[in-house]
Amino acid sequence: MDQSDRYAALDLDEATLMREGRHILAAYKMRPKPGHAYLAAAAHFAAESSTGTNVAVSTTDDFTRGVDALVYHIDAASDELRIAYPLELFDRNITDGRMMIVSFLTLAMGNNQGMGDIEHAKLYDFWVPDRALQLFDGPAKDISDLWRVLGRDVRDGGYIAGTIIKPKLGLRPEPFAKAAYEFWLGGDFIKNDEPQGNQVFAPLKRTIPLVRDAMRRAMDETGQAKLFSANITADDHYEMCARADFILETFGADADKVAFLVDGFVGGPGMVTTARRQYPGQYLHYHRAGHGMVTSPSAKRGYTAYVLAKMARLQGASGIHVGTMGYGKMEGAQDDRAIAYIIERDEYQGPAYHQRWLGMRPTTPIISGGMNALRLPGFFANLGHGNVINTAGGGSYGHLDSPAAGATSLRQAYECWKAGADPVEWARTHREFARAFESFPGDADALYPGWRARLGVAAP
Ligand code: CAP
Ligand code: MG
Repeated sequence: MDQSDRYAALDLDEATLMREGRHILAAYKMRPKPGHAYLAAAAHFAAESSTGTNVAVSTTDDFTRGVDALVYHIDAASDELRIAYPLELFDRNITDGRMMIVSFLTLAMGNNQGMGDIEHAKLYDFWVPDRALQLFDGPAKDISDLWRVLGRDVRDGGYIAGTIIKPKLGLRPEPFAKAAYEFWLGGDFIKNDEPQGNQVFAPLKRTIPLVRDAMRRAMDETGQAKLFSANITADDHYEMCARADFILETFGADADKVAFLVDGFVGGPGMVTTARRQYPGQYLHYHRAGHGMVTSPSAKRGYTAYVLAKMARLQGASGIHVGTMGYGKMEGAQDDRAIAYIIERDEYQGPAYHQRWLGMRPTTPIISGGMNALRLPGFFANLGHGNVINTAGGGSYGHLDSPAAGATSLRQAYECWKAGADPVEWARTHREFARAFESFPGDADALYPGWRARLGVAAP
């Protein structure tokens, strides 16, 4: 059934829709199944994403039609589909009237992902009007809170050198805490790896006290504050809160040095918002493991990493992994800078929409995945700044000398970029950075040909 007479209004002007601010706008790359006209498929897509189904129903009245999602732009040649979703469609909390990401997903990314007349559809940008921005939590804490704890300038506190306790799994409490201590002798920030929690070989209630002791000893030894991002991910709300409460109680006077890590993509909006609302005093670290199933450029359905990051800021993530923009081990490209810019700036022109954030706290770009000191100078040059959290697991625990040397090499890489120095020249006067060349020779050869001769390092 062609519903385009009801669910399409191609005369609607996008600038007017944005000025009026009564809709969330969504931009998709959508392709209908062969044999289906583009506009008719788009209209059915909008129907299923709002007030309709595949046939007309007798219970529809004028009010219903008044809150239809409307197709306002199509370009079949480029698979371009844009839909305006009236704000009235979205579910609101009965507790405080606020909006919720799960409702946005259920409509904008719900049934329309599996329709018989749609080959595929991927949400690549969306726009939130001022009124909706006012109704999302946004971050309670941001990077300025971490810089404050670290004793830095809270406006431009710079690079936070971090790691992930590696191996990903398999360390019992004592070696886990030892690995943490050894990194903190040189670095700022440690996170649990995304699957680390309460495995039987590393009970959380045994591991966390040892980590807190390691933090105290490292702070005493270095005279510097240290940060730990503790994974509280769990299916059960009460389990998550039990973990969080235990961690805060254990860290006690140093609880301000604890962030809470949530595996937000696999855990879902409920888990993220529970953490955000139950623990507003803690930096909320959103790990996105699993996101590649929908965000990968090879995925024709779902939504992009840019959309994921934008939703995370609305939900209140203090920081989210944004990838390594082609400089690390995960999928990515240099123009993934946009994923960082949309969450850290107060306004940004995205792939489809110009988004203002009305002063909503920024979400920190967290840079992780195959990174080490050698890869960082190019990364910073591409991004244009270093006000990020970088977690390098292999890049720290794979350093030939020690995890602390690995941490120091990361910081030296940042200093090298800030100084605008040639990394190989910089290595002459920065030992830990120089030893990163020998620690990761494959990267060194690829990034800095001739480094051995310039640094006087013999081939193995
Ligand atoms: C990185 C990491 C991160 C991924 C996440 C890992 O370890 O801990 O979870 O990078 O990817 O488990 O692989 P390494 P993203 O530093 O040793 O690579 O940040 O793209 O979500
Ligand atoms: Mg990991």
